[in-house]
Amino acid sequence: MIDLRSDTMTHPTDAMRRAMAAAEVGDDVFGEDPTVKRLEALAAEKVGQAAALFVTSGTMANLICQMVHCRRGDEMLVGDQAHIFFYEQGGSAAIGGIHPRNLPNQPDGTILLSNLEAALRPDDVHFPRSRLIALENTHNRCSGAPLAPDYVNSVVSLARRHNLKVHVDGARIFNASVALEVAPSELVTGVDSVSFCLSKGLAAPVGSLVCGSVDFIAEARRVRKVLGGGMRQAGVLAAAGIVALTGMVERLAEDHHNAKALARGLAELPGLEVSQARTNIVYVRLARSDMDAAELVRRLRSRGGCVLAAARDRIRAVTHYQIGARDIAAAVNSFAGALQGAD
Ligand code: TLP
Repeated sequence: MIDLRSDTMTHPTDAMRRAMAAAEVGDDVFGEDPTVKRLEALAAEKVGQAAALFVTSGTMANLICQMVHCRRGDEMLVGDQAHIFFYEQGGSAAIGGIHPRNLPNQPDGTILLSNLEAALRPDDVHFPRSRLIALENTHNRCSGAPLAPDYVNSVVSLARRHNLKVHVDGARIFNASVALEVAPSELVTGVDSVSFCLSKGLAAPVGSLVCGSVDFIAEARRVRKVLGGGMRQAGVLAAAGIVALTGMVERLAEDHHNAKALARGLAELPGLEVSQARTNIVYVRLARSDMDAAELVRRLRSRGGCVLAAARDRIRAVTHYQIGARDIAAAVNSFAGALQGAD
């Protein structure tokens, strides 16, 4: 099966499995796991922040950051295509008591500065307090678009002028860094928090990092605990994360190359409108009235291809380290067959 559903499908590498087996561990809720501490120090350094916290998932990382920045009833400005808004079960409101105000995401994943500015609330008893701006880099539902440092810097300046915090959901921040050829730290200069995932393109089995100031991380540690995210001998997982951060970042360029090849191949097939592959994510709109995305997914499966239906007429394919150039050619063939034949 050529599994293009997500880069979360990656399995740990042999080097990760060896590091996990050999990991030195302790009880991390007591702050005594040396491997977790090493991972946290490395993570903070990679994104130019003072401190970091190892958490179970990207969803938990985002929720913790929102809950540290906001009090109940505060408002967060967030894109209408953001993972935080779209795919996290409304946890901002349901668990954090935070009011999400969604503003349109542009196709390149940005939110217009003029829209952010216009959405700010005056100090008035009728309104929630504007507290936080949440960005996403790369932007999953916007074709994996990377947000450039200039854009992030201008959002940070706007936030400073209005006394707001900025969080970056950087689940795939290393894809952005590799695609734009800038250090990850340059993508988050001046932000108040950034989260990123080890378990996507970097191929670790579990885990995300929350990064920010020392005080921010101290609070984040408290919130992680109340959410049930305190882990004990988590060094076995952190060990894989260290291999991910030290050995799996540069190779993301291969995934981007493969995504471009996939987009080119699919664009030649009739009835498909293919997004530009900016990093490792390709969206395809099915411009046919006789077949919806679920049917295309079903037909592909019987031909050894696996993609996600992202809407009635839209599918998503994501490249990752278990997908090679030959798999791309085979996937394009499966699409061609699926578009022609019934099964
Ligand atoms: N995204 C998953 C699905 O939930 C859609 C995927 O396959 O892409 N931020 C971003 C930008 C993400 O893409 C994801 C996962 C998360 C946060 C959440 O990470 P996890 O799955 O670890 O909670």
